[in-house]
Parts: sequence; C-alpha cells; structure tokens
Amino acid sequence: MINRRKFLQATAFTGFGSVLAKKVMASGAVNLKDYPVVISTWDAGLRANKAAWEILSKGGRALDAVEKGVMVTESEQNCCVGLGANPDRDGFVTLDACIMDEFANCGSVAFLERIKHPISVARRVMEKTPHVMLVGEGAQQFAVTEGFPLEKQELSPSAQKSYENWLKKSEYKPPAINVESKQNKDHGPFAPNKLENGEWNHDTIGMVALDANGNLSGSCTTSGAGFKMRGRLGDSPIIGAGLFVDNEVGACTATGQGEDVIRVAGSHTVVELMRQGFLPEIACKKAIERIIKVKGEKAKDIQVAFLAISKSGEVGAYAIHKGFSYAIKTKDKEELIPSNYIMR
Ligand code: SD4
Repeated sequence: MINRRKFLQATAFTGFGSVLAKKVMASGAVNLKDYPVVISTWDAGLRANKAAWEILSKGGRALDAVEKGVMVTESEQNCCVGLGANPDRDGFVTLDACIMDEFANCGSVAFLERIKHPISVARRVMEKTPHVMLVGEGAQQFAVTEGFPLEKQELSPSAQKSYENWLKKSEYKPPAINVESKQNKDHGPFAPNKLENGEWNHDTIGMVALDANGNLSGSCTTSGAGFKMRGRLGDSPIIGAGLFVDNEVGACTATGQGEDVIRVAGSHTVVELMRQGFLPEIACKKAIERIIKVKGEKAKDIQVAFLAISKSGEVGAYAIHKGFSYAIKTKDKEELIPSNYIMR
C-alpha cells in the first residue's frame, strides 16, 4: 500500500491552480535567461548535449542540434535507445522517435526495425512527406528509399543477455519503468536506476534546445519499454505526449511510463501550462500531479518525468519518483541536474 500521507501530500497539489505557484522558482530549476541552451534526459544526455552544442555554439539551428544530439545516444550501447537496446517480448528491437521544429513542423516514426537512426527518418518524414507519422514496415520502406541502410536483425550482446534473463520468467505485465531502485555507483549519484535484478530499465532520450536566434526544437528517441508486447507504442513517437514544441512559449519532452504520459497528453500539457505563465518546473510538476490524480494509488508503481524549457531559456523538470536527472549545456554550464519529485 502506498503510504497514505505521502499520497495525500502528492495529490493535494493536483487541484490547485494557484497563481502563487506561477512565478515561484523551485529547487532543481535553472533560470538561465541565456541561450543557446540544450537540455536532455538522463546521464546519456551529457554526451548527446556535446554533439548538439557543436551546432548551437556556432549559431546553428536548434532543429539540427536536437537531431545530431540524440543520434549519439542512438549509436551508443544503451538499454533503451537504438539498435543495441532491449527487444520486445518476441525478441525484436523496435524503435520509436519524433522531432519538432520552431514552425510546428513535426515528423515521427514508430515500430521501426533495423534502422540505426530513427530520429533522422522522423526528420525525413517531416521534411519529405505530407505526413507526420509512419510506422512499421512502411516506415522502414521509406527509410530504405531515403538511403538509410537496413541493419542486421540481431541483438547486441547485452540485450541478448537481458532477453535471456527475461525469458526465464517471461512475465507479461505492464513494464515497471524507472521506478526507483538501487542507484548504480559506477554511473554517479544521479545515475539511471537499475532494477533489483541488475538490469537497466530505461534511458529514453528526449532533448529540447533553444538556439542563438531564440528558436526552439525538440527530439525524442527510444526502443520503448523493454520486453513490451509486440506492436506496443509508448509516448515517445507521439507529438504532444513524448514531445511538444511551441516556438512562442516553450518545449517539453517526457520519459517514463509512456501509457500514462499519453493519458494526459503530457508534453503538450506542460507547454500549455507555460503559456499560462507557469515556469517550466512548476508546469512539469502540475502535469505530474495530473498523472497522479488519474492514476490514484497506482501512481506509486510508475515513474514519469517531464523536462521543459521556456522561450526565454528557463529550464525545469519534475518526476513522480526520485532518480530522474537531466543534462544541461550552455556556454558556461555542463552538468547533470537531479530533478525534483513528488513521492517523498
Ligand atoms: C515509453 N516513454 O516507450 C518511453 C520509455 C521511457 O525511459 O521513457 N523510458 O513508454
């Protein structure tokens, strides 16, 4: 049972539309008023931000930065991004990604197999088709037509090991994503969480950036929940859920249990709250509270985090549980910042 007091404390915030909260800067938020700036989820974001910074520091466009940035993570060995990631329960790695620019152009691919850089395919969907979203075989066919190589259908050694472990029980239940467990010392104090069995259970990368011209863009890429049901999509490829950009207001990306991000149109909700005047961290917090409100006591079993930036360069994040951190890069700042969270 969830600790009742904790639950009441957490949900006590859900109804308040307090104007007071609007301009309060809580801990974990960064009021930079300085750009360019790039922020991204989890510790892999540190490396991804470096690549984004190469573009932003030269006056480049945020859209190019957020594509190049997350391509780094797609190429790394990661439990939850790119072809090295954990497979679905049938043993296939299926990838989801989306991208959005300052003109509200957006592109998305989902259930994409054997393509190394889904984020770049999402960008091609945005730029070269009249559509926003391509999925499965059609997305793969489009990628190949666009010159993306079709990679071998094989699991990385670490994904193979994790899959074999999972097969021992083959428990099919909604995946527990990002629920706080032991921190891994090798990865520093704000490392992504490991499950009790020693396996990584998340690491989706969402990135939003504000370029030197004051324009915003965002990207999000993932293999989704490990050992998911074949064909399952989370929030990450869904514009408005895993990512949303409004160049007048701000941008937001999400990580964690996608089903519950979709339920509240998470990233769009955060941006709309910023439009009402809430700072990024408060906007993220209010969206988290909304998830807690709709989930009730079950919220204790899931992790969701939002990460947002305002048009003027303020940055903030909020999570349900402890353990989420985000990476930030500006001209004089490069660090991993622990997010505030509700369940204390
Ligand atoms: C999903 N939101 O597919 C993704 C998973 C995730 O860190 O963010 N993991 O639901």
